[in-house]
Amino acid sequence: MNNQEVAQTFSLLADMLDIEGKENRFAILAYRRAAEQIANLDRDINPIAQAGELRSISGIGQAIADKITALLNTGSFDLLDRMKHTIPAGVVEMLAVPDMGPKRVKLLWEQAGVTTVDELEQAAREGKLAGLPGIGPKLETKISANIAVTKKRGANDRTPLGLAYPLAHAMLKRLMVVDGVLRASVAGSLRRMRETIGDIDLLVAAEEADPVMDVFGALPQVAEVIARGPTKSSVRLYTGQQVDLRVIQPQHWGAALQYFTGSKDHNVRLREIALKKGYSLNEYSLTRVKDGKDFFCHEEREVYEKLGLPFIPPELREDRGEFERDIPQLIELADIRGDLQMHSTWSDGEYSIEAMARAAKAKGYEYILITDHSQSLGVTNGLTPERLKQQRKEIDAVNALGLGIRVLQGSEVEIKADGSLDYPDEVLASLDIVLASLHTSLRQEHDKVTQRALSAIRNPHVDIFAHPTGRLNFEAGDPKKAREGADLDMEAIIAACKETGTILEINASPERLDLNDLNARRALDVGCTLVISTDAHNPAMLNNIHYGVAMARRAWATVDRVVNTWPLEKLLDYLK
Ligand code: DGT
Ligand code: CA
Ligand code: CA
Ligand code: ZN
Repeated sequence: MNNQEVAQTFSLLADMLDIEGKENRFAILAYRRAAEQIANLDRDINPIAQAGELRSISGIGQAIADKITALLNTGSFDLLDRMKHTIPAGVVEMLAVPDMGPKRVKLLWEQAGVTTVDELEQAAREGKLAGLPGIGPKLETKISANIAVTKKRGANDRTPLGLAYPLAHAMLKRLMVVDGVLRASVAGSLRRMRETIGDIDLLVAAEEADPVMDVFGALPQVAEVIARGPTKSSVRLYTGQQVDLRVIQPQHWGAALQYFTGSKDHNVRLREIALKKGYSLNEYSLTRVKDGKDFFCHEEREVYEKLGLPFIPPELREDRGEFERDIPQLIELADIRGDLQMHSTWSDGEYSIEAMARAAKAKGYEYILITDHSQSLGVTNGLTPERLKQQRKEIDAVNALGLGIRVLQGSEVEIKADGSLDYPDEVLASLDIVLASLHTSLRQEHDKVTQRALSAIRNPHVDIFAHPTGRLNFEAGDPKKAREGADLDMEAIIAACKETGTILEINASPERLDLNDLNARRALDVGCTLVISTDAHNPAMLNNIHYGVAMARRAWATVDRVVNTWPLEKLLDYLK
């Protein structure tokens, strides 16, 4: 069994237990965490199990380690067998349809005898669902539509950036230290930091390709070598992705990195420009057409220089105006001064406020905003107004420690289904900065969910509209599971943010990347301000900030428009 199969087994187990509804939710969460760890593991789990070292994987305790061992040795374990006998496979597959949570799936199975997605589709079409507890004709119609969307999504096998990025960089690190390797970089859509990645492209400069190809094919992440040639090899990883490696001669580096970074559309335009200037451009060099003289580019920027162009950062290479417009000084990681969304143990975060503050200080930040969830989000242990007051005391105490970082009190306030906020105005007024966001009833119809968001944006206490669409690119525990965002009228949202001065968040959590690059660019074009926040639930997650900076760069963002690049005083002034 490979890693993906083991991960999927534990994800399936958690789903089955959820539907059964008897197991305690922390136990189920533990199975999901284990699935997530295994799915993202960059080594084969089999030798780890054989060496008896499963518990070295974070999130895997003795009980789960025993189950994994049994699974690898015998293909199953007791609890899994029991659950498979209890719940038909098709019932579990219904969970992938939006609006079908474990309780509803159980109800449809037990009370309407629906055991597969196809049967669900048929029952919805024939009007057999409406009338069951909690299901009306509207929901029935929506379920039909959801099934169509789910089926379409199955055909899309691009990998979210947040899953591909760490894999690519881990592999690159190993290739960089191979004898004879002079340069190494990611290329393709990953270097451009697109939100999804078709395949991972790596580029290495070395006089001799063979030793590099040997190491590449034997990397621990590699499940299978698909093709091996003198300059290009392709492999498939345990995590499912294809990786292409090109090994090129050192003198070709600049031209090759430019070529293999793409995008294709950008390169087509660049070659046209080259031809007009009397050069042909390929992955080796620029060649002067009139006399065939080759110009090798040691650095990538020389390709652009030679053609009389400014350097175009990889994030902008999509033929979306980079040849027509001036290239601005894009925001950089080093410009970030603070993080304005994170959670602590007061709600669903894993670390104390002090621990988060120390971690942020270690990153060189000047300020952070603690944004624990509001009261109605019960599953996250959201704060009542009373607990908010107690939390303020703790924040004051942390500030009194003199850590050299200012801790502000905020909240990620739930926008309830009717558009009202989860705290009364006087509670909102007591907070330093207020985030509003959608987590529940995301499947409301277009007008309703848009109005709901607009009423929050128009509340004068709301400073930031956080992870606006609420989409999930993948889910903890199951990289294949995603959730579409709310059906918002983004143009209306952006216009209202501009009008009210509400800041739009680029949520840097790789599960979200929300706003994405296109929406963020639209917001900037209209004149909105942005914030880039990690939504960290532990200190390590603060490091996700670079994904948000990448989205902002792809949106052509400059520091004057991103509030958490500003000194705190300027930020607080702006919010007044
Ligand atoms: P992806 O993998 O679908 O996320 O997108 P890319 O951009 O990584 O595309 P990929 O992997 O097919 O190729 C990597 C880069 O190599 C691409 O961005 C530009 C360059 N490239 C590859 N094949 C061609 C080609 O046939 N024509 C041109 N102009 N460039 C190519
Ligand atoms: Ca690619
Ligand atoms: Ca490729
Ligand atoms: Zn959130």
